[in-house]
Order: sequence, then structure tokens, then C-alpha cells
Amino acid sequence: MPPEECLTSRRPARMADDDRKRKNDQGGPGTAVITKTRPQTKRPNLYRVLLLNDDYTPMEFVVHVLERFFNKDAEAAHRIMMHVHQHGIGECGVFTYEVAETKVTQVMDFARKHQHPLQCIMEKK
Ligand code: TYC
Repeated sequence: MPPEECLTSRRPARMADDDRKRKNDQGGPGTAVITKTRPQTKRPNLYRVLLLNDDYTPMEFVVHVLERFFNKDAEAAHRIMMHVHQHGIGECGVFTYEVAETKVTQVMDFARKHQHPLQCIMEKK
């Protein structure tokens, strides 16, 4: 017996509502269903978290910040720190709004605690 045939009556199995919806098929009389479906996926807004250069924060402190709050390995952290040092600004990571906001707060609090003027900001991508 083919798999789409009904086990008891040998009639073809009736397609489930959600399968018909997917096929955009209305079914028989009196069985109208929502005909157009849109994908329910929405891309979240993303935000860059950026470090700004200054003349006083030690390079090792910035490397440590990148390792601690942005999960960078030593090499990536050093590369980003040098980019900020040479260009004035650089990207630490890209996050959803609440995660980016948390990173900025964590970095700013940590810098203040150690009396460094390091600045961390976020901008919409
Ligand atoms: N310019 C700093 C120095 O020479 C190092 C530094 C790098 C500071 C990156 C901040 O975001 C920064 N000590």
C-alpha cells in the first residue's frame, strides 16, 4: 500500500491543514484556511560595539578588556587594540541591542574602577 493511502478505507489520506496551507491549497468546501503565509523570521537590529583611543589607557589594559568582555584570544585582542591605537576607533564585536548595551556598561565600569579614561560606545549597524 502506498504511504499516502488511508490504512482503513484505501482512500488517499487527507492532507493536514498545515500542509495544505504550505501548498496554498484551500481544500474542499467549507474548509477555508489562511491562504498566504509569510515567514515568521525577523532579523534583529544589530549594533557595533566600538572602543575609542586615548593617550592614557595602557595598551595591556585594552588587551585585557578585549579578552575579558569580548572573548578575544591574545592575538585578536592585540590586533584590535593596535587598530584602535592607530586609527582612533575600532570594532570589538556586533550584538543585539541589549547585549551591546551590557558590554558598553561592563567596559565603562571596569575602566572607571581602574581610573582609566577608556571610552566604549555602540552604534547601529
Ligand atoms: N593609545 C593608548 C596608549 O598609547 C593605547 C590605547 C589603545 C588606548 C586603544 C585606548 O582604546 C584604546 N597607551
